[in-house]
Order: sequence, then structure tokens, then C-alpha cells
Amino acid sequence: MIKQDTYFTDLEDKYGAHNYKPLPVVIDRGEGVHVWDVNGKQYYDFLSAYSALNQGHCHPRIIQALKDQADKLTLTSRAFYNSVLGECEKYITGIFGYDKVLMMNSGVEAVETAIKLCRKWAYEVKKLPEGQAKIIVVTENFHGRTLGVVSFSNDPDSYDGYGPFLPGFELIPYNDLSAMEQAIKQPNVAGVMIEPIQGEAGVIVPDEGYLESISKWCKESNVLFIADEVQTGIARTGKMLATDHEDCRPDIIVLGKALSGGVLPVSAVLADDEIMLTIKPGQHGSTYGGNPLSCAVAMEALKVVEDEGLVENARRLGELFRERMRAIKSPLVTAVRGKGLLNAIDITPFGDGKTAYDVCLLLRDNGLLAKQTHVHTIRFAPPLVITEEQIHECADIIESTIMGLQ
Ligand code: IF1
Repeated sequence: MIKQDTYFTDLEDKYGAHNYKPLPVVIDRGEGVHVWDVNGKQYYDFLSAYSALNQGHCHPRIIQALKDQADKLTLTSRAFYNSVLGECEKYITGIFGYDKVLMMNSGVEAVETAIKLCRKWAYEVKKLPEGQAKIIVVTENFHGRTLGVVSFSNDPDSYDGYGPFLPGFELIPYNDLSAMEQAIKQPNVAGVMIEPIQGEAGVIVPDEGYLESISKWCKESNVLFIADEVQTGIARTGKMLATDHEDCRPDIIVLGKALSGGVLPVSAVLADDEIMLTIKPGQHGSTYGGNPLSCAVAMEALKVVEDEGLVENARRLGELFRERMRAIKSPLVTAVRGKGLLNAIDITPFGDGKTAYDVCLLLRDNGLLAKQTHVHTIRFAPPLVITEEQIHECADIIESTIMGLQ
């Protein structure tokens, strides 16, 4: 790190909260699959801001949509109608096949909205006793950082010191069919909420049939299946939604991150009328939710996914990438997992107690930015606009970095 870098890191250290420990690199510019640091060094971005940049950094069409709308109208609040929201709602519901959408801002806001919808539906439609609605969630979940959501986390880093917590959630093991079947059959169950692939837990892909079974059991017990697709959605796993990999149609879909192509915070909750219309005027909302600027950006971000064939690109290049990772002849790589371009490898400790973080530092030196999760796992999630040639170049960087470890 030269002096210039420490200037920027010192500023963040002195004037910013210490709620992150970033990898030591100071990014100054992004374009497509690349970012450049303040010294002009180029990197491949293999995190994509946790899958928010599926369309690549500063996609020209999305930036142009931002500029055009920004010059015209950015915000009205929902106290009035505006000339963009309805078009966006029609477009999004048409793509994903649901009656209605509720536009919010951050992913966790959309998760909280889904929880409120599930509870409201449970009391008004399923007629559960008031205040008794239970939502089944799974261990190692990550759905965001609000108090309501961390109330059902089992990661102490997420919840420790933030009590008291929101009741009404039951934690069961992820990818455990019998636990899920039994949990859904209990009295007063309103919904099940899961990530179709657990991102933060380390790209944990459930067994084939897990999603389909949840969907079937939820229908049999009149329980809502809520899929948090904030990270796995928008083409990331080689389908438009990760739940599309199986024969299942969740009752509520939560979207965020790449819904705006990494340009500004946009999130959304999709559901059919029986669920969505349980929230009446004045019972939920947000200042920026559904603002014209974010709607214009979201529509263009989704059009880019369609026009540039990002679903198929993620599917095809994801298979290629996992083949390359599995071909690395190193005992340090103990697992390779993922779907589409959401992948991860496990690295066993090496040298004098070095871990995945140390590999990420070396990858940075070799021109590729990635992030470790839970000590031993490195998540690899490049923008979906990456080419086959670039996938091989990045796999070469990863392979040579790992083969050089001692
Ligand atoms: C951080 C993790 C990823 C998410 C899923 C909802 C949200 C997220 C499946 C909330 C957000 C982000 C949050 C960010 C880092 C990143 C993350 F490491 F925290 F867990 F991706 F895995 N559902 N994930 O992944 O969306 O409110 O952030 O827009 O908090 O450090 P948000």
C-alpha cells in the first residue's frame, strides 16, 4: 500500500464507523468486470458487491437511464402517482409472473416487507390467532441486518448485543427435509423463508428437490413459501431466479442488489393479490420506495439482463469455472461448490495458520478481488457479463495463486 492508499484508508478509519474490515485495496473506478485502484492498478472484480453488479460496473445503458431520469424527476414519494412506477411494476410482474410488486430500497427492507405480508396474510386469510404467527427459518441464514431480521440469525456476529429480539420465528437446520416437513406441519405456521442457495454461509447449495419439497409441503399446509432471492436472483445462478432450478413457485419472492445493476439501492417483493392486498393504504411504505429514478434504473437493469443473455452466460461459464476450480491440483482446495456464477471454494489452513483471507490478499496482488466468508471459504462471483476468455484468465490467476501457496 503506498502513501496514497493510506490517505484514503486513514480517512475511513478516522471518520467512519468500524463496522467493516475491508480488504486493503482502494477502488477508484469500475467498468464491466474490472475495477482500478487509486494507483491505476486493474483488477477483476470477483465479488460484484455481493452479486449486486451482475450487469457489470457502470453499465452504459443503466447509467444513461439514471442520467435521463435524474434530469427529469427523481422522487415524488407515494403521496402522489408518478409516470414511471406503474410501468416498472408492470414490467417486473410480467418478467417474474406475479400479480403485484411492492417496491422498496434495500434488500433487508424487502425481507422485512415479506415478513409483514406473511403475518398479515396469516391473520386475515389463514385466520391464525392474532400475534401467534410463526415463520420457519433455517440455520446459517443471512437475510440482512435490521433488528427484526437478526432476531432469527444464529450467527453471533449478527445478533450479539442487539437484544431484545423479535419473536415468532423457529430455526431449523438448512437442507434437512424431515426437519422442514415436521416444522411446516406445526400449528400457527404462517410461512417458511429461505435463501435458495445460502450466500453468506459459504454458497451452500441444497440437495436437488429441497426447494420443490418445501413448495409442496407449504401448499399442503397452507403455509407461504418465501424465497429470499436478493443475492441468488437476477440471473446469478444460471436461471432468472434460483428457485427456477426446481419445479417450485414461491408465494413471495424478495429481490434486491442486481435489480438495479449496482447503480442505486432498489428492492422489491413479488406476490399474488391474495397476499399482496392484505396490506391496505397507510399500512406500509417508505419515502424512496418506488421512486421514479430507481424504477427507471431497475427497468433498464432488467432489460440488460435479457438483451445480453446473462442467464445463459452465467449458466455456461459457471460450469466452465467450476471445472477449472476442480482441476486445480492442490490439497489446499477441499471443496468447490456453486450454481451459475455464484461459486465458492474451501481452503484448508496452510503455512503458519494462514486462511482464505491470506489467499484473498495474494489474489489481490495478482489482480483479482474476492472475499472470504466464514474463515475457510472464498466466494467467487464475477459480473455475469464476463467472457469465456476472461473466465479462463481469472481461473489461471486463481490456480497459479493457489499452486504458489506454502
Ligand atoms: C453486509 C453478507 C452477502 C443477502 C440476502 C438479504 C440481504 C442480503 C440473501 C440484505 C445482503 C449483503 C449485506 C452486506 C454483505 C452482503 C452479504 F455477507 F452480509 F451476508 F451478500 F452474503 N438477503 N447481503 O445476501 O440486503 O439490506 O444489504 O441490501 O451487510 O455486510 P441489503
